[in-house]
Amino acid sequence: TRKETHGADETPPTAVGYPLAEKPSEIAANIAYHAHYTPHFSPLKFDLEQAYYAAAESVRDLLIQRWDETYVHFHKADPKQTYYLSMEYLQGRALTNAIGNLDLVQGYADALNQLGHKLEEIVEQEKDAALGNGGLGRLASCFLDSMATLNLPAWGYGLRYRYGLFKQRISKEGQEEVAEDWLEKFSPWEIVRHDVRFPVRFFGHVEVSPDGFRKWVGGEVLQALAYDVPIPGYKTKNTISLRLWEAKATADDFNLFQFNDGQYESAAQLHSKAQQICAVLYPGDATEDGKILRLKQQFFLCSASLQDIIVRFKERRNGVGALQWSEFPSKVAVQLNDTHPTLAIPELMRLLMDGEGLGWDEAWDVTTKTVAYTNHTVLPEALEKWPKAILAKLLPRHLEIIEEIDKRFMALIHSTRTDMEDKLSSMRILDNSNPQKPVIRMANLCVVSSHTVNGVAQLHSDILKSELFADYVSVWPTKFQNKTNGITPRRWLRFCSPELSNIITKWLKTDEWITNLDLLCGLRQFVDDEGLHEEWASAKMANKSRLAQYVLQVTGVSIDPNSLFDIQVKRIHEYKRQLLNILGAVYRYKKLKEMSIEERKKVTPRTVMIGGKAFATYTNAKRIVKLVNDVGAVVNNDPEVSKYLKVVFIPNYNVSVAEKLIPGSELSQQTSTAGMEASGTGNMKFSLNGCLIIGTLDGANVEIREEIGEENFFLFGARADEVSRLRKERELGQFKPDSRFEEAKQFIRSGAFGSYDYNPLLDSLEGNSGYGRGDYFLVGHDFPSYMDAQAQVDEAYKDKRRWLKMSIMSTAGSGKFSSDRTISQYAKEIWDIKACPVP
Ligand code: 4GP
Repeated sequence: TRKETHGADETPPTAVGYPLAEKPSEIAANIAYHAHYTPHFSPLKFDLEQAYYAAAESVRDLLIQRWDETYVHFHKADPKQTYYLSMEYLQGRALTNAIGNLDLVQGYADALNQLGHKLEEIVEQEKDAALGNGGLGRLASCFLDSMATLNLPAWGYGLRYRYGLFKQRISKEGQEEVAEDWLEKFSPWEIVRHDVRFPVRFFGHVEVSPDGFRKWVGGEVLQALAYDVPIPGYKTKNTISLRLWEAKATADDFNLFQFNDGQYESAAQLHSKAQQICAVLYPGDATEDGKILRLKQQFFLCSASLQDIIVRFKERRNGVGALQWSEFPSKVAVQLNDTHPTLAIPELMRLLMDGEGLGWDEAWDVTTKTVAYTNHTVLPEALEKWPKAILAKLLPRHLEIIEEIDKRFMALIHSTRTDMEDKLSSMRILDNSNPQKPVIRMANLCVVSSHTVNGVAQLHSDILKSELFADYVSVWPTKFQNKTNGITPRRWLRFCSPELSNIITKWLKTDEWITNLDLLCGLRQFVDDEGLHEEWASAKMANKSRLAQYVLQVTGVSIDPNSLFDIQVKRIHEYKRQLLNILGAVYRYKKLKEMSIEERKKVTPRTVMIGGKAFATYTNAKRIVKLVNDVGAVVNNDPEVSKYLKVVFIPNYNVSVAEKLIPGSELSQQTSTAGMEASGTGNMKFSLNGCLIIGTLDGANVEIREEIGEENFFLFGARADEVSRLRKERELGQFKPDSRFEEAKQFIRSGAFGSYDYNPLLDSLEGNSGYGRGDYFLVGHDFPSYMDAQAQVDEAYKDKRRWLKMSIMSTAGSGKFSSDRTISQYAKEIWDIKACPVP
């Protein structure tokens, strides 16, 4: 265990040259200081890279100072605090965001100028911290920004992966994955806390003492070491922490004797095991070893975080009378970001019972009042199930606890809800349907043990209540809530599109929209104003030109900023239906080829951009990436049509690429099969930036359309409540494909885009006979309405005035989708925490 740093009466002595650098000359001096005295490279150089690190370290000084003040303040005020447990954080770059939140952008631009550098070039030196996969991880990062900005006593816990999400390279074969080494040099944004270190055990066995006391012993014990990434709020002193754990072995674990005997590997066995834990995000889990490693990662996060939380609870209670564990839930809220940190439940039970001596009922009461769970997907393959046999080996005491929770849950149903007994086999935590291979259902464990369960958009939360968790709703009707996702308006508008932000501030006569996004609706009164139209169009054009430059730089394809910029960026997944997009583009290309020169001139020129990473083992997703690239290679080099259509695959999509794409977008494709995208948050980013959406009634699209008005949304496709009927009809062979759909597929099959065999991909869109796999995602069903909606887009774009109005209405209607709103609702309706601003 450790001592709380900077406890009330342990404030460190005032530092000489206390880093209050906020004027350009002081900032420049501080940057110069770091260039000289925290050198990371050979001296006598101050190139772009060194300037970036020195600038970042000077910002870090300011963050550390604020972080310390926040910490001391929370310690004294002792409010209830939220801990957000997540296996993923997609932080992206930190520099622009930090100086933006500190209101020092101009100061840094001037200071760097004085030192012979340009801020725009310096920020490009930073590598993205990509400790996440997609929506769930980026949501966690937006939430941290809002928690800090709202002065909430809250912080995040995660893992410090050595390699984050892979870097995507595009070659002739399609996507290639390369390890992304964000720590290759070092990250200036983290602060190692050598005094914050906890033991975490794996394997071993349970020992029972004569008085029945159970204790987990033996096995291997690693150390969790804390790294804090300070998270500044916007224009507030409050700076919270993203605490990332790294796994370590100690010197005692190093067998010097064996090493000197030449047994190098076995001498450092535990060190190499420690390295594996934080090596990569989501290591493959097809093998048993892979499964064990994943579970080790999850448990490592949960155990270290809970030990840390308990130490803090005890220390803050110190001197306030006897320790009352029943007070724990009034001081601590733990939010589980999906099921990945589910092991926090049995671990908290274990720490309370075996460590603190509480009885089952008392420990259960504390745990269930502390923990809440957010579900982010209804896709069956994403609902985690772990073999009981692996848990028995890796976490024997936790398996006992899980089995006890399961037993007590069954007893509850038997004694209070005999009408539900026939549902028990699917509601139970333990799935015994294959007695040879019983598994633990993590989502069920979360639902049974959490005080609150939430979905991430209204439609998704409704589906959770009516389908996935319907049986539990009848047992606990008030446990289920909705918290529609949100995005931070700082990163996703203020900082990524300063041009548009300035216009908004000018017309609203205030910049308060940055922390009160609902104020954007004030733009509606100017929606017909020519003056606003002109400024809006010129900001959009500036962003499009910048984007065109970027596209040229990373793909070599030159795109015309006067064409319609149509973008789809997100993870590549069949349910998100990038395939629908590319089939539409193929059809468009074919028609353009068939047109006369005169006819072509009437066509709305388009640039279709698609980007995203496919999971390394997801074959069809990788085929889609390849198809987009192959189509682009043909279309972009066809002199007859390339004036009217370009198809570009944007490589290595990540947060910083998103910050370049979204401000320059005009049409965003949100095309998931209805009912399958829990929320989506990209849709919110695009809409906030005045980009129109062509989309289905899925996830948060539904609410976006409500907010911005249906006349400003290009809707297509089946509704969620039609999907299962349509699938059945498809199975029964009652589906009549649209001729355009057949034509597009046939064109690809004919080899128009090269010799790669796309038949297996296209066969997935056919009926159940032959090679067909039934078009589960209903691409065929939705294709005609998609094409019709695209025709409406083309028409609308021809009318510049109408398009501008729709664009302004999109931004004006996006106020609801601020993560400040989402987090305020979590704070009030789930966590019961209040703002605790540093004076
Ligand atoms: C994602 C959902 O797919 C997306 O709809 C949602 O917006 C996002 O979570 C945040 O709630 N899920 C994941 C995942 O990223 O790994 O399950």
